[in-house]
Amino acid sequence: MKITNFIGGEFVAPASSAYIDDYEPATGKVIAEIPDSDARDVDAAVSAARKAFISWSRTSAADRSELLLRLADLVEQNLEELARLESRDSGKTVTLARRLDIPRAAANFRFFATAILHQSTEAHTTDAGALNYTLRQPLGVAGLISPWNLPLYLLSWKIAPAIASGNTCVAKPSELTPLTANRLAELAVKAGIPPGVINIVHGYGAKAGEAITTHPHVPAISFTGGTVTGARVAASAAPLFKKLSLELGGKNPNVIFADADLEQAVTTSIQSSFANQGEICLCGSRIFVERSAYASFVEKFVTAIKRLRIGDPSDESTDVGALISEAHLQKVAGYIDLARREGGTVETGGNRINRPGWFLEPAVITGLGCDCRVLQEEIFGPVVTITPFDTEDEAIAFANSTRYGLSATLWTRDLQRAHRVAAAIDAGTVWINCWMLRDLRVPFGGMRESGVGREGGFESLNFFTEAKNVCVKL
Ligand code: TXE
Repeated sequence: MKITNFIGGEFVAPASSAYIDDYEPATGKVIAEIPDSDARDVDAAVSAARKAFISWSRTSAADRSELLLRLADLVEQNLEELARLESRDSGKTVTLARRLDIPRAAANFRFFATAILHQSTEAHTTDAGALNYTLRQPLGVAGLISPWNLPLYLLSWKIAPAIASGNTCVAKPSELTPLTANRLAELAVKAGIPPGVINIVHGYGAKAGEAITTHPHVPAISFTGGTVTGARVAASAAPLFKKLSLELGGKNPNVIFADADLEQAVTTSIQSSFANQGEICLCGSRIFVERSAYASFVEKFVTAIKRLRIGDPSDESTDVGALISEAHLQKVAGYIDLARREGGTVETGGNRINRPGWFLEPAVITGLGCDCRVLQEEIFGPVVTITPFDTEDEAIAFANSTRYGLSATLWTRDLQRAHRVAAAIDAGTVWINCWMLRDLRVPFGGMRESGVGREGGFESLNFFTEAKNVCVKL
């Protein structure tokens, strides 16, 4: 399958005529070719987006809403096909893609299609002499760059609010998972989204991605990806004074007090540790358990892990699929070796599965302190550590002991303690007795090296619009 860029409503070959291989993680085989785009392709996309912006920004919210709802319907009508495509391209299980990725993509379009119908702005009567009102206007062409772990979910999380609020966009999905972005472009045409409103340019980050972040006619960048790349994106965008939203890495604590519902904590922690092979920035990769419950939790947790089925992501019974690439598998396996060198014990897992593709057994590591690299650095794979704590203050100190601050999970039946500890942990999202329970109206984003800015709900609509104050003398 050879896919092309989607520019001005047309599917067009890259200016370079060069293509990049796209691999299937479950087999290691090439399943598609995608454009190796460069600044020429990005420039063409930005021109198409600028041209479309003139009428799109003047389209009524009701008309924009109608078109986005049609796109949401088409995503839902093609859910099975999109789930299988997503699973094949990313290595995630088809059951996860069907339950999480694709329904959330539809929900993103549906949410922002209706949110724009209820947005209000402020007005102030200034003494008796003037009226001050806030005018929110779209920015122009939004640059949207997304990662490989939740491809359609996170691409739609950016495209939906950007175009719902009257912008047009140039989006670059990860070169590792281009296929559902391409399918979305086809559905956008079918939905009647006008040409040039959504443009998709495929290719490498350092080439096509950087051409977007440095383009003079792209006033806003919404980026999701690794912290190191996020710093590079910020450096590119800063001299051009672009609006910037960075959703970056995480090293999230999962704090379990002895009074928690331990069975529920074990069951949910299996998900928060190994869903999508641990390749979700919100995964709770550092588990901290109150000492009196530590031995029991480790025993139950390790027993539950041994029951997980690892293998073909297209098989309905599979729990853990393939990692995204050989390079990523080597990186994750390297951290398991490092854990041993740092004095840790691998309680279970960590071995490569002997079959084609990139499969690694989910691993649990005990015996490491918070200052070890394995508890400091994002691994972004099926590897978690479990560490005991003695006091609430120690649990908070452990949770806050990294450079990240994306999310945290907290298990306790003590109501006051739940709210007290949630307020003390440095994270953009704190889940209490649950994980990944999402409400699209809430602000989403990280602290510290997990990111800058908030998206989600009206925060996203505010990010993709500029607030202008108009003061009129009465
Ligand atoms: O990121 P990369 P990946 C994080 C997760 C992990 C990473 C995995 O924690 O660290 O993302 O995704 C493009 N200029 N999150 O490996 O390499 C690249 O082509 C412009 C956090 O894909 O950073 C890809 O499209 N673009 C998140 C995208 O950036 C560049 C949730 C991301 O690539 C570029 C999900 C450059 N110089 C994953 N270099 C959250 N916080 O919500 C690369 N790219």
